[in-house]
Amino acid sequence: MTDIQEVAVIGLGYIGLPTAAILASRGIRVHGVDVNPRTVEAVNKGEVPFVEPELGAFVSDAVTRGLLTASLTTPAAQAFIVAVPTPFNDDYSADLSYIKQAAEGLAPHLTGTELVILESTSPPGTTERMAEYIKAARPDLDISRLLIAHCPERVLPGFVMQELVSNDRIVGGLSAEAAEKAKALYQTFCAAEILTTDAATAEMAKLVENSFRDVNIAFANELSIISDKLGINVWELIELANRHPRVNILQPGPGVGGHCIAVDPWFIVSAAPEESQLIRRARETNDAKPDWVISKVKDATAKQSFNGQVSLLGLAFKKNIDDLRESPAINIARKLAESHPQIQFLAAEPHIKELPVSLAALPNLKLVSTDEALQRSSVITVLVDHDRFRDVNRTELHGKDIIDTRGLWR
Ligand code: SAJ
Repeated sequence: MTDIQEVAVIGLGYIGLPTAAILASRGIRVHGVDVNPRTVEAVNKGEVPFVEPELGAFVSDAVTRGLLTASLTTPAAQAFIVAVPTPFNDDYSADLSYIKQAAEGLAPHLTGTELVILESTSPPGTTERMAEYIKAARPDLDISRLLIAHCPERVLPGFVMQELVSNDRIVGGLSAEAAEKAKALYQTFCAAEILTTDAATAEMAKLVENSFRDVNIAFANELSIISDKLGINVWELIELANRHPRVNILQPGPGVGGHCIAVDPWFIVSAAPEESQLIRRARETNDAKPDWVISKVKDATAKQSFNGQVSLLGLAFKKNIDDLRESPAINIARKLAESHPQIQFLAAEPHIKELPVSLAALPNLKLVSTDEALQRSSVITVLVDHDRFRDVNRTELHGKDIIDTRGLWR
């Protein structure tokens, strides 16, 4: 049982806002903090500024009940949860400036015994570093009594509200007492097991989970290139190999997108560059996949049958979502349109209404309906396996050149 009744959640993004809303649903008074005035305004109106199933109902209910409010500045609270971005710098080291800013924002309110939890995905040693930021901001305070812990999020975008409840969690404390106190807070909404450890192990566990996935996707992506060279259908190959009881190969694609799997392995590489050979190589393999797809499209447009129009099906970073962050499909669309001004590219993305800024200014790239893209183009490139594309009538594809990076129409 937790004795915490008031929590400040710093960063109201894809993780912070769901965490704030679910805590409020358990009767805890939550104050959300964000640097973006539009986010603060939306949350105070009970609205969610991005797409995440079920979250809207949680936020509007919490705001209506007076349990969730938001502002630009951090208030006093018994517990603070920091859920801000940790992007990487040009040299792939982590940019901790948002964490520093959050620590400096909460430090003035500390009386000495609060719980401070870092949720942001971070390189080993960051929780310790956050404690140092707090200490530097409050030299008058004895921070040895503060309870500081790391509790990395593990939820899958699109299933956040379910996975917050059903996923096991790891809590790493700078002290055992901090881990226990954080565990009790998360137990108010997490129905699964909460495992405690030290902060550095918890930080590393999160990075390792996403790196495991990255390395395995790289294996699948390499297989797809080898299979293409050998004239083998990689989807059938993987399906057959996976019938072995101890084999479970993931799916190839146009590259790895999103803001987690394509980022987190670099934090390990950056912490131990000499030792992280395989993890680095996997990152490079996945990052090189978009260029391979581009070369396939180029080959198809060099054929006599090419009618001057190429369709690009999907821009999101994975299926059935509207999230375009770090999407390999966006990268492919931009590079193709920039390097082939004479070709008309027709992008179909049923989850968005207008092209993102990075693509909007390209004169030879247009956002069209799926039907229009299929009808007009003689080269069809599948970049995302949205259900909408899976359902197309196969007769519409007759006689077209198809580059199916997701095995949608295998
Ligand atoms: N992908 C493939 N082939 C596959 C699986 C995925 O090409 O077989 C691609 C996807 O298309 C996408 C990228 O990888 O571009 C990442 O997608 P994902 O669904 O694997 O993962 P994310 O980035 O949405 O969420 C991950 C999850 N981590 C793990 O599964 C280990 C999630 O649980 C984490 O909470 C999240 O990262 C995070 O925030 O770190």
